[in-house]
Amino acid sequence: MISLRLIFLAFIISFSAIAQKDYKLWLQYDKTTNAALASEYKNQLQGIVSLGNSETSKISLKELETGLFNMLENKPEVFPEIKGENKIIVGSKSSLTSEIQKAVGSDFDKINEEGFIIKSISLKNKKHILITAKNDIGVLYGVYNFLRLLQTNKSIQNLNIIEAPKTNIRILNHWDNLDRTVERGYAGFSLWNWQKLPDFIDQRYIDYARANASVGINGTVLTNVNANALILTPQYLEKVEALANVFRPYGIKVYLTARFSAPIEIGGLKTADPKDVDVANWWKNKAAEIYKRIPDFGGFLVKANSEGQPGPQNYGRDHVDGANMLADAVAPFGGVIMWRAFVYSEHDVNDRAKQAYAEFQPYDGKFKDNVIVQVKNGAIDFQPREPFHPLFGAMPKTPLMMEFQITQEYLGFSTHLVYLPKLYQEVLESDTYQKGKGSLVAKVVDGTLDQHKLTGIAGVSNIGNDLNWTGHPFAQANWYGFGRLAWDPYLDSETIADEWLRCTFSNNENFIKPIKEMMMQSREAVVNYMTPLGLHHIMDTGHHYGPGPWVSNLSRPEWNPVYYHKADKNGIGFDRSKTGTNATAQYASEVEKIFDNPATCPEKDLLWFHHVSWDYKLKNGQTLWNGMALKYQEGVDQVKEMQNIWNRTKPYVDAERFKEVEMLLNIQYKESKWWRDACLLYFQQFSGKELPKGVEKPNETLEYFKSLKFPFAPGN
Ligand code: GCV
Repeated sequence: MISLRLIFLAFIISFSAIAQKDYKLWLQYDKTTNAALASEYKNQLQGIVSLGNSETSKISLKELETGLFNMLENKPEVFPEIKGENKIIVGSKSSLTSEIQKAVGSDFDKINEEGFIIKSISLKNKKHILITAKNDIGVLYGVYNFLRLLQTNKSIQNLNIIEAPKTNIRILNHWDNLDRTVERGYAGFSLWNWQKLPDFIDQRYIDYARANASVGINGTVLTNVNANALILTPQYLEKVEALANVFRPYGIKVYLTARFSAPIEIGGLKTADPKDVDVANWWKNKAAEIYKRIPDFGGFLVKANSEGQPGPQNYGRDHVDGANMLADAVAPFGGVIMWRAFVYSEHDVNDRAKQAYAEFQPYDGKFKDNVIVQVKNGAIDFQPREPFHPLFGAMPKTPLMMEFQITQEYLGFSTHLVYLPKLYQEVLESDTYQKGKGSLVAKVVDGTLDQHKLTGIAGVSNIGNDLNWTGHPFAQANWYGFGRLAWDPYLDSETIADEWLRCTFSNNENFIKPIKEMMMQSREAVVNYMTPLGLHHIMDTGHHYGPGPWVSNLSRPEWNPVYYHKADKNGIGFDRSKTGTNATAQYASEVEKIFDNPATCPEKDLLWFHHVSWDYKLKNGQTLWNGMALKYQEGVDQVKEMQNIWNRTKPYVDAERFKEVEMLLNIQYKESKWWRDACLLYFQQFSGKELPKGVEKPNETLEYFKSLKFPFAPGN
């Protein structure tokens, strides 16, 4: 009996250890093992002086205590005032004595309302470290930044860090439905337990807010863009209010998606026409009702007249009419409208890649000041690789916010290890040439190119109620990296990977170096085994799981993979050059020139812009067919190499996470071969050519791959 109980106890303890490691994300606060650094930290951190009293200040203090206690293994003393030396002083500007303010000098002029200063200062000849900001939330960001220095084994001597976020809205978009399913979610169900809210506050909500604040995320859209109007009823607003109360001290504002037809569905009106006075008043009253509950409510995110969602066009109005009507409703309360530009129509015979630009570009300068247009990173839909969306270089008079997808709808769900900040960086550093060379997408997004005050970056969340939040331990890096890039779109993805690995796993160079390389090549690997050389949208239907280049029977032409690859006996690729749909003309002339000519078009985008023959000569001398087949093989080989690298790190990783990643890499390897074989067998029907040397022969037939069905694939 006793031994059974012991076994049970041991099981519970080891289970919670697994859960804890994964669950703690990048906030592991592992013990500092470098002896010299540990002694430096202990010397300089002989107590905390916390000057604030707000909820946010209390969080800052608790975080410092937790972090220092875990990393230095002794509980830091908290002092009510500054005595002695080597204290860490935390407090916002208004809480600082004039002597401390003097020590900060003019640094406050260099930060905005959310920025922070971390500085080694001297008070009465005694050394201290100060973390300060204009507001308490800045102090909290500073605390996380400071703790990260320790987590990543940086020296804390002579600190002088002055940082401020470069964008205002750094926001997660949850595609969470009210029944707790998550559209394109692969990490379990929605975190939001609507049934138990508002009375039951799950600890997860707090931990979610903490994780977001630690990387500077300051907004969350709780609900799916394919919206349900019920969220705007009092029954649900009460629950939203409860979440907003949890998130507020962490600097996170709550936003909701607005179903355009809500005035009809829950308001009893006959129309949702944005020019109708009753409709406009309905939204004004609704906004007032929300702000009464949630004074810092962020505003609405809207998907209108896109993929069947209602919108102003249902009433013969346009996007400007719709967005501006909602903007008027939230303007008195300081709210914003994030209006999505993800539109395309089966009634438009134009190339789908051209439609959002064609529809939105003429509206440049016509939106109200509190409207920001949310544009996906590429013109089709979050593919493993897309050239940057042409709208980024074409709407100088309109604030544009970036929409990245963190959840891996088209990149192997949460079973494939793909480090997405590499993709985000590629987009952000693309040059639009809007105002000549150097007009980077990052500058459009942070508002510096066209002097916009309203700026933002959105990421479609990959978070669910899985124990490890994101399904794959390495998908946590995509959440983390998204937050870091939203804060500073100029950060290098490799630096972010380095940081994340140290905070999440280990500071051991034997681990960091190979695993960082593995992460950095993981994005190119997925492109290679799914959609090399500019191929896109060749996944299977509906659930988007696995390859489906043969699909041609869907009701809307632009939902069919054959629409995108256009493989025939002459070659493959979508001609978007002058000889084709002329989508290249939507870019600035400098960019257009490069993309328009197959000889200058980067080979990574070749088949996005050109239909080329199977014998087309690639830069490496291979024919297109051989080169493409070898790319597919390269992707598979890269995954094999990822497995090898991971296996060598066993001594440096806890057994549970090691095993998890090992199993997931096995699946990824299997699926990379599935992609390679299915795509090559399919395209071979058109090329009529043998697989080149070096490409493994498929073990299954094309018919077999076509027969695979996944009726319960997640996220659909
Ligand atoms: C939320 C793609 C996805 C849809 C998603 C849509 C969008 O089409 O497959 O699930 O809908 O993008 O971004 O609105």
